[in-house]
Amino acid sequence: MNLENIKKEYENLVKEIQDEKSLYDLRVKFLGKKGVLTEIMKGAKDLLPEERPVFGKAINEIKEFINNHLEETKQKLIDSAINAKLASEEIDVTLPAKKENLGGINPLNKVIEEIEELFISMGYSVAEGPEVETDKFNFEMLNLPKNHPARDMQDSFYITNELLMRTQTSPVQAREMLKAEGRGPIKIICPGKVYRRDNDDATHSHQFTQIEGLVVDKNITFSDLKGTLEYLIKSLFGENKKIRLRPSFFPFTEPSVEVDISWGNEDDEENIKWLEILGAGMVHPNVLKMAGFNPEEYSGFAFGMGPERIAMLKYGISDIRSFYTNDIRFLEQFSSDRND
Ligand code: 2NL
Repeated sequence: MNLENIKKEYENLVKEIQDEKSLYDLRVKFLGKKGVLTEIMKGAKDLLPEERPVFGKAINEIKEFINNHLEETKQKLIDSAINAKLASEEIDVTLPAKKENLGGINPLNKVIEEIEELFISMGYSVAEGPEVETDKFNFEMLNLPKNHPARDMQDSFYITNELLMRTQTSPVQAREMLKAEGRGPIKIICPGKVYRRDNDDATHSHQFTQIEGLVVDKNITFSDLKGTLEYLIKSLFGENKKIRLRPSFFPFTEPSVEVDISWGNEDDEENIKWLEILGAGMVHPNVLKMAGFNPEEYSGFAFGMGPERIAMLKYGISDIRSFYTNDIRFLEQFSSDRND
């Protein structure tokens, strides 16, 4: 076989190689100890001495060619094996992610937490108390003696003659005042569930939440109350909001006010609308006295609001029952994790 044919044969065979093992066998066939080229080299001894270097050189060239080509081919096989593996394991990172159903915070709790944070930042503490209350703490301590028209049996859930579901969170404040044993300052807010006998509809619920606030100290004035409420409402609804105080009546405060928030276009003074948003006043001297504070020495302000009403105004919710029924389609609208 002449050298040209050897090269051609190698080239034909190498074309068919698909894996490293067959490539190795091919190397043995051509370059091995008993390989084609070794055999041919043996024929050099039959040549004339002057022909031998030319023959040797030609064989070395072909050996080198085959050797280099085998190396290149091996590298190509390795590369294409890696590429095939990568292609089979390819991940399309641009595919949309699988949507997980994440919970959101109920907008009512969101508003309660926002109000809590606001008052905590002003140095208030959050106080809590029992939902089943005694007549004494729910009414009497708040200047609502027996037979007072505001404590109509028809309006409350009574458990016994003396026990009822609290109708407001004020009893928590009465308890906190007693604990303070006549010494101020007291700066608390009391969020929690309250109960009234009512037929549920879009604006009424037999169970709802209330946040009341109480400050008792020396020299607390009505302007402290007004400044606090203004700050609260601007923080919740925006700096452009105005508040309006109207004289009102609560048995536990004197004077008492109802507080309205401006609604609509605040720049159009003529046509501003007002919505009632909370009630407040200076703590009634009787309430201070019953809770162990000397009304000559101490004064205080208090306020009460319904977080449901605030959340309804803030988020444009029209039915109070939405807060309690936990319909996922409602709750999802307030989930901060929404990305659609
Ligand atoms: C409302 C507004 C209010 C209070 C609650 C209160 C509590 C104590 C003493 C005095 Cl311990 N006041 N709370 C004051 C004013 C208003 O709630 O619309 N309530 C029916």
